[in-house]
Amino acid sequence: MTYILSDIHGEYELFCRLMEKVGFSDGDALICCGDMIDKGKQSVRLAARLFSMKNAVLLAGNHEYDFLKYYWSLMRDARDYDLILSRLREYFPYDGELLDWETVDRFEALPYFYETEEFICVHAGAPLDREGHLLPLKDATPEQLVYDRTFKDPAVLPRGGKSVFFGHTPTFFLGGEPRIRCYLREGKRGGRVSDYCKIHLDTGTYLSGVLGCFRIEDCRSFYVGR
Ligand SMILES: [Mn+2]
Repeated sequence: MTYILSDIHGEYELFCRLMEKVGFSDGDALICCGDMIDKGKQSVRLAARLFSMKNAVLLAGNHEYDFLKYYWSLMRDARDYDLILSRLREYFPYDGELLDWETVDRFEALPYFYETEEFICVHAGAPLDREGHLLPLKDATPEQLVYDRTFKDPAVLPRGGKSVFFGHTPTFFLGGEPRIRCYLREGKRGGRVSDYCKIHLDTGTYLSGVLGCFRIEDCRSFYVGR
């Protein structure tokens, strides 16, 4: 089975409980649409766990991108690499001491989108043309993909093409509960991913205490709460 989620934001315990709840095993796959770090208290521990998982596709969100921009700024006039690592550790006020160079390299290697025959995964939003058709993600800049603020709007419904999974903005900011929001295409019933034009994954875990994930094969959502 393939599970997809977003915006865990250092909530390591909730993530572990969610994986337990769905009975996640080595035969399953995980996709995380960015923002694994910041806000919560176990950013580095969570990142290390995600980086160690088999069959995990991890994307950069704006929080990983902001960390990388800080890292790149330190590297511009790098002389003392031990000092750089200690500055990077200070970036994570709660568990920065766990950060090592291997983890930094893994952050730097994160892709900004993931695409299959059926769907697209991105942190904040996929680029659309004026008629709402999806544009090729490879032509978008990282900034577009991690900072987009319009794709979340309920009125933005990508036409045709693939389904888009994204996070970045808590769904309850759009009204209602901290639940995954699935936007059905006209005339579809919702039994398969292609029935949806977009699936908004961010349950605002840090604020709501609820973390959710979506199972691709049967379009079921699962949640754990604090
Ligand atoms: Mn974000």
